[in-house]
Amino acid sequence: MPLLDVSLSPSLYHLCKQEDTIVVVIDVLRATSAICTAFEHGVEKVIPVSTIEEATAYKEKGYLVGAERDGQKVDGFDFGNSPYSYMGTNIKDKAVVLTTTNGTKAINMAANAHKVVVGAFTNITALCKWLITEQKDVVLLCSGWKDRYNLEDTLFAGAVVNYLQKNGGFEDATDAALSSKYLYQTAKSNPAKFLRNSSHRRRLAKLNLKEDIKYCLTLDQSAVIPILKDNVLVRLVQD
Ligand code: 3SL
Repeated sequence: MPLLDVSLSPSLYHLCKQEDTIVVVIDVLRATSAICTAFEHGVEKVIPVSTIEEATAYKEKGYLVGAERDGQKVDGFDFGNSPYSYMGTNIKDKAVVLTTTNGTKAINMAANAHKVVVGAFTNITALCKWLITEQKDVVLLCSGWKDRYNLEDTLFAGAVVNYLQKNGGFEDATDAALSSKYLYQTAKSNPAKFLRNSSHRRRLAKLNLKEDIKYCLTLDQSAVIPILKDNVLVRLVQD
C-alpha cells in the first residue's frame, strides 16, 4: 500500500523516502501556482534554476527569464513570480527560465526522485486523480520560506492527503501527512480567512499582491500537471 508523507519544510526533506517515490513540489504562494499558470497558457517548458547567476546566464543567451526574490521581481528580467505575468501570448510554445526564493530551489532539490511534479490549488484535482492512478509512495514537499515551515503549503499538502485518503486507497500516512490533513480540515470552509494572518500572505499583501493571493487560492483553473524531465518542467502526457 502506498505511503503518504509531507516534508513540512525543505530542511526536513532528507528524512523522507525518495527512491521510487513521487515528489509533489508545493509553493502555493506563488511559484508553483505561477508555473501551472504558464503551462495552462501554453508555455512549452519551464527551466527551474536556483540562483540569480544561473538565471542571468540564460538571459544572456536570449531566453525569457522570470526572477523573484523576497516577493519582488528582480530588475533586468522579463517577469517576476506573479501568475498574471504568465498569461500572455508571449510565452506560448516558448521556454521560460524561472528562479524564485524557495519554489525553484525545492524543485531542484527533489530532482533525483522517481518522478517530480508541481502542485497548486489551481491544478489540485487533476494532480490528485493522477496520483491515484500511479499508486506510488508520495512525498508532498512544502517549499516553505527560507527553510521554515509555512501555513499555505501545509494547507495544500493537507488538501491532497485528504483527497487521496478519501478517494484513492492511500491509507498509510505519516504523522506529518496526518497533521497537514487535520489542518486542512480545520481550514477548508474558508482557506483565505484561515491564512489571513500567515506570514507570507501578509508579506505579499504589503506588496499589493492581494489579487495574486486570491488567484493562487482558486481551485482547478488547470488540468495540466508539470513534470520534471532532465531538470526541465514539461507538460505531463497521460496514457
Ligand atoms: O518563494 C518562492 O519561491 C516564491 O513563490 C515567493 S513569492 O510568492 O514570489 O514571494
